[in-house]
Amino acid sequence: MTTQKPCILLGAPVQDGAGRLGCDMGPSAFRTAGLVGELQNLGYRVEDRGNIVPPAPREVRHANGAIKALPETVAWTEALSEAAFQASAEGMPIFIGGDHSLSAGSMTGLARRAAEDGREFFVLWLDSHPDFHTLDTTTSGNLHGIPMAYATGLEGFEGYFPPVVSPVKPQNVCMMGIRSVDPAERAALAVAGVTVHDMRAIDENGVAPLLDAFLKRVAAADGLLHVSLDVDFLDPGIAPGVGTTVPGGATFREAHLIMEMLHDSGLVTSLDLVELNPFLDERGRTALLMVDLVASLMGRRVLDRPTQSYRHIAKV
Ligand code: Z70
Ligand code: MN
Ligand code: MN
Ligand code: MN
Repeated sequence: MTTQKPCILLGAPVQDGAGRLGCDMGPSAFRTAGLVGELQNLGYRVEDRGNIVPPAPREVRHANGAIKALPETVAWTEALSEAAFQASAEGMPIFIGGDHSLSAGSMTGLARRAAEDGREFFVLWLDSHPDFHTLDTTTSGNLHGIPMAYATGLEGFEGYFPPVVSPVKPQNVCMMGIRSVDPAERAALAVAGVTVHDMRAIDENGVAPLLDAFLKRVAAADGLLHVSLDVDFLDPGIAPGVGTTVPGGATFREAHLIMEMLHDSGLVTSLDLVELNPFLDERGRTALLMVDLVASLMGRRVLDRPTQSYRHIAKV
C-alpha cells in the first residue's frame, strides 16, 4: 500500500456551532484514542497536518437575532473549504471535529474539487439531525444546524457565508439515522429531494438494503463519496460523548455494518468525524468507538471474505 495516497488528517477544533462547549477538544480526543496508529496498522500512510487555524472573524450581523457565532463560523467555513479543496487533490481528507458546522466548509471544498475534476459528488450523512436550517429558519441559532442547507446551495446564505461555487446536488445526498427534525427542515427537505432514511426506515428494512441502493447509485455515476459521521447518529447508550443525545439511535452493529459496507464499496474518498464532546464522554469510550468505526470503514474486518466492490458497476 506504499503507492497509495495518504490519509490526510485535518483537525478542526470548532465548537461555536454547537449549543455547548467542549467540541474544541475533539481533535485531541481522537488522537488520544489512537486514530493515527489504527490507520497505520491498516497499512495507510498518514499525514496528520495538525489543527487548522481559522482567519480572524469579521464583524457581520443577521436579522435573525437567535444566530450565535456567525463571524466565527464564517471564518471556519472559509478556512475549511480551502483546506478541503487542497487536501482532496493529495489524498483522502479526514476532518476531525469539532462540531458539525465544519461540514459547511468540508463539503463545499470537496464538491468544488469534484466539479473541477469532472466527477459526480455524493454525500452519506449519518446523523440524528438533517442540519438543513438556513440562517432565516434556525430558531436555536446553533450553526451546526445549517451545513447541509448551505452546501446544497439553499438561498439565505448570500452575503454572509462564502458563495458556494459547486453546490452539492440534493439528489446526491443520502441521510441515515434521522430522528430529530425541526418543522422548517422537514418542509425544506421535502422540496429539495434529499433521500432521508429515518430510524423507522432502518427498523423496517435494516441498514444494508438502504445503503446498498445508495452505493449502487454512487458507483453507477463513478462518483466520489463523502461520509459525514455525527456522533449523535449512534445511540446515546453506546456514545454518550455528544452535546445533543437523541434516544433511539444506530446500534453498535448497525454502525459497524455500514462502515464495513462502505469499505467494501471502495467508493469513499473523504470523511468528517464530528460532534465528539470529550467533556461529556465517559472514560473516552465514545472517542474509542468512533476510532473503531473509522477502522471498520478503512478495512478492518473480523474474517477474510470476498469483498463486494461496487466500482465495476460504473464500467457496465
Ligand atoms: C437542531 C437545531 C443539531 C447537530 C444538533 C439541532 C441541530 N435542529 N445538529 N446537533 N449536529 O438546533 O437547529
Ligand atoms: Mn449534525
Ligand atoms: Mn446531530
Ligand atoms: Mn449534534
